[in-house]
This record gives sequence, structure tokens and C-alpha cells, in this order.
Amino acid sequence: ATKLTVGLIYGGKSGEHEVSLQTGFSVLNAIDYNKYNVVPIYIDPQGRWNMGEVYHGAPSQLSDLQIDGGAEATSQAMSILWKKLSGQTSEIDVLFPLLHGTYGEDGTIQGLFEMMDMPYVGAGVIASATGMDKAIMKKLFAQAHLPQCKYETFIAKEWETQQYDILTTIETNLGYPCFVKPANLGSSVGISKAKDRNELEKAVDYALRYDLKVIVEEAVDGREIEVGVLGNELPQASVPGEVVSTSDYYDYDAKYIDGTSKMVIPAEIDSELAENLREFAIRAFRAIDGNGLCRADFFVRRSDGEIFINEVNTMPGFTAFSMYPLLWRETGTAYPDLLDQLITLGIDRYNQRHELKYGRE
Ligand code: G1L
Repeated sequence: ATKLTVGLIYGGKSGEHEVSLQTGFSVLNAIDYNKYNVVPIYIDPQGRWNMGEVYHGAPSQLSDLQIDGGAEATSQAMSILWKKLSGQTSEIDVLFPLLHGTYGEDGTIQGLFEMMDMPYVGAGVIASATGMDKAIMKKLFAQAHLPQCKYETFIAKEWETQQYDILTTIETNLGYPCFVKPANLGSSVGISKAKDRNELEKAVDYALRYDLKVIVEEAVDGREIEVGVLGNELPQASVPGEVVSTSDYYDYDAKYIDGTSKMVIPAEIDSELAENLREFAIRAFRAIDGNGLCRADFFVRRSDGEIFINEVNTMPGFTAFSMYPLLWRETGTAYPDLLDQLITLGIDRYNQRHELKYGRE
């Protein structure tokens, strides 16, 4: 078989730049060079695209990934990437985006790939955009009868004009403590916990600095369990894993900033709960019209074992030591095989949609 050429896109003009670089390094070290050549495409902090020399083997150090293609780098990269539209063959067979946040995870880069007529790894435009908007995601989950915690959502304009009504609704329906988040979860900023009305007002103002839409959720005292989903039309679920905080569960700083949490894989839960979580994870993947992969995150209430879906992530942490790859390793698919499957799924989806396009022309 001929080797496929993968265009690995990483870096980006976002807070996750470093994470993305690390992830790129992880992928470049694990991918099977008997099957793939990899063209590195580095988006530098200024947003410029730099395409490097093709890799036939793993890079020796992380800094090798920070390509400086010079002043003309972006236009060179673009002329290579947009070839297919003018009927030329592209030297890149499939794109593999490792980008977080605005311009990467919210469906915009996937839209760019669609316009380039290029196959790509991971979720499509709709699923990517849904994965970035918690309010929309919750509506789709509700429609799919997925159990969720109670929540309220509103926009900045409503907060301006009906603050009193919003506060009373939250107090009546959710109570304290509650969590206040920007609906757009590009990164985990703008989130806080409110214990009373005064804190709630502050938390909303804070969240509104990051998005024009806010979501307030009831606090669920639960274990945090995550499930990996892999596939296109016939998605499969991994074994569940647990994120265990080493300090106060609701201490946001401890969990997301200090990173004082550990993964327990597989989660120590009974098989009936595990089966339910896996089924819900697949249902959530279908609800957002997923492709390739997602990680579905749940709360399992400590008092009664009730399951609540929290969110799905179409671009989960993806180094060889992140939850999603480790869930699949435990399920029987090692990291290099996972990369293989994801690339194949991206190409399959492109081919299926292409046949459809020709059929309709
Ligand atoms: F392409 C995949 F496989 F769908 C994919 C893309 C991106 C999986 C996971 C990620 N994750 C990330 O890009 C990141 C969380 C490292 C962003 Cl910085």
C-alpha cells in the first residue's frame, strides 16, 4: 500500500498553544511511519502558518516543531493546502488538527477544511461548533433524553434588563451553591462557584467578560466519570475512567489550575453503571452529530448513583498520557492504533460525503 501523507496542524493563536505543541510532539512520536508521512503545519502565536519538511520519522525534540517559515510562510502553506479546489492533486491526503478554542475547536477550522475540499480527522463543523457551546449542547442532549443537571441560560442583554427575574429564577430552580460559566467553553476560564446572591451577581459579571451567553448549573455532588467514543456511523465506547480530585471536589483551582487530580482507569464502578455510561456516551456522540471521536463527561451523584451528562469534548486532551488515549489503551486500542483509526475515519467520512455530492450533482 502507498503511504498516506498527514498534515498535522498544531500551535495556534490561543491560550492552548503550548498544550497543542506538546500534543503534536506526542502524535509525531507515536504515529506509524511505515504507513504515514507527516507534514508539520505550525500556527505560530502570531497566527502565521508555517509548513515544514515532511517527517519520515519522529522529531528529536519539541522545539523542532516550532517552524519559522519566514515572511512568505503563510502564503506558501496556503497555496499547498488549497490545491484540490483547482483540480490539482494535493501532496497532503488528510489534515489532522490539534487546535483548541476559538479558531480551531469551534467549527471554524473544520469549515476551512470543507472549503479546501480536504479530508480531516475528528468532528465536523456542526459537532465541533456544538462542542463549544454548552447551551446548544444541552438542548441537543435534552432532545436525546440524556439526563442532565438543572441549569439556566441567558444572554448579556437579558442580564442587563431582567437581572432580578434571572436571579430569582436561579434561586428557585437551582439554589446554592451553583456554577456560573460562559456558554462558550473554549478554555476553562470565566467559571466560578456562587454560594449566595452576592457571589452569583459577581460570578455572572465575570462570566460575561468571556462570552455574551452564560450558563448556570446546579451543583451536583458527584464522581466525575469520562467515556471515550470512537467511530463514525457505528461509534464504540471505551471503558469509563474517573477523575479523582486530591482535594475538595468543588475547589475549582485545585482541579483545573493546580491540576491536583488523578485518573483512575478503568473507573471503579459496577458493570451496570459502566454499561449505562457507555450507552449515554454513544447517544451523546450521536446527539451532536459526532464524527471520529469525543470524550463524554458525566457526574454520578454520590447520594443515589444518578447519572448526569456534563458535556462532550470533540477535542479532548490528546497526549499519550491524556484521559482519552488512556481510556482506549485500557479498552484495547493503543495510541498508534488510535491514530490509525482516527485517520481512517476521517478519510471514510470524506469519501462517503463525496459520493453523496457526486450523486446529487
Ligand atoms: F483530530 C482529533 F483527533 F479529532 C483531535 C483533535 C484535537 C483529537 C484531540 C484534539 N485535541 C487538541 O487539539 C488539544 C486539546 C490538544 C488542543 Cl490544544
